[in-house]
Amino acid sequence: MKKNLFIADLHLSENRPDLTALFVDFMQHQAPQAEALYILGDLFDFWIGDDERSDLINLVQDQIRSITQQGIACYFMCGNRDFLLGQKFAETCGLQLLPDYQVIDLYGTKTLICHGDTLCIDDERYQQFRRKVHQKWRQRLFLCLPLKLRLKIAENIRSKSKADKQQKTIEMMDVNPEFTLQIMQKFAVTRLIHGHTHKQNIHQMTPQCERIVLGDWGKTASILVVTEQSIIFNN
Ligand code: OKV
Ligand code: MN
Repeated sequence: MKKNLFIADLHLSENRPDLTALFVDFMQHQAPQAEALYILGDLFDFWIGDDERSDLINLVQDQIRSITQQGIACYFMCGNRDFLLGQKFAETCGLQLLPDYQVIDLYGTKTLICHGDTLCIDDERYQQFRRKVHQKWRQRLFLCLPLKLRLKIAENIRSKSKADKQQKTIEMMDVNPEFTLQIMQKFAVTRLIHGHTHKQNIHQMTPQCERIVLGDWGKTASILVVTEQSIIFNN
């Protein structure tokens, strides 16, 4: 049966070989049975440019290339952490990059997909940070810096952000429900799939509208499987 798979928030890094192992297992044993794989952001825990090389990056590219060469469409949307992942990375492995919001047709149901950070408008400090690091000129400037300096700057930003995060409440870090419904109306969809908050769930927002939230990866993977008949989480 044809399946569409959705994953997000793997937060892969050299520090977490357990997550890499889960990803490799998923790419070798589950992804090959899919029609399409959608990665909705934060595949990597941080990303400072497509010119960075590491064993982890090579491994992830090899895994993605292996499934795209089997004819499986593989889509990637940037998250709040790997927003600098770009066309150069994508080209090496046949990945197709999507914009911040994309409407897809899942067996007749128009479905909006996004990472989810843009829906968390109550976290004003984050939104301010986001606007700043998403400015084209700032990104171009950052990408011109030598890799070593970028690593240093990113490290500084991350340690500052860690301290910052402890002052935020649970509600602030979740999506704003009214705003989320507005976005769904704007894109004329009745279904939304996103990640970012890590709170795996299916919410019936209104009698018509449902919001499906992908979980992050930890002890297990969080995989949403959409077929013509069903929508289920595979953990
Ligand atoms: C990603 C987050 C670190 C949140 C910096 C311009 C600027 C890009 C960047 C640096 C940081 C991504 C690229 C990272 C996300 C953090 C800390 C908090 C909440 C610039 C363009 F401004 F310096 F010029 N960055 N990195 N955070 O380490 O991957 O999402 S990162
Ligand atoms: Mn995120």
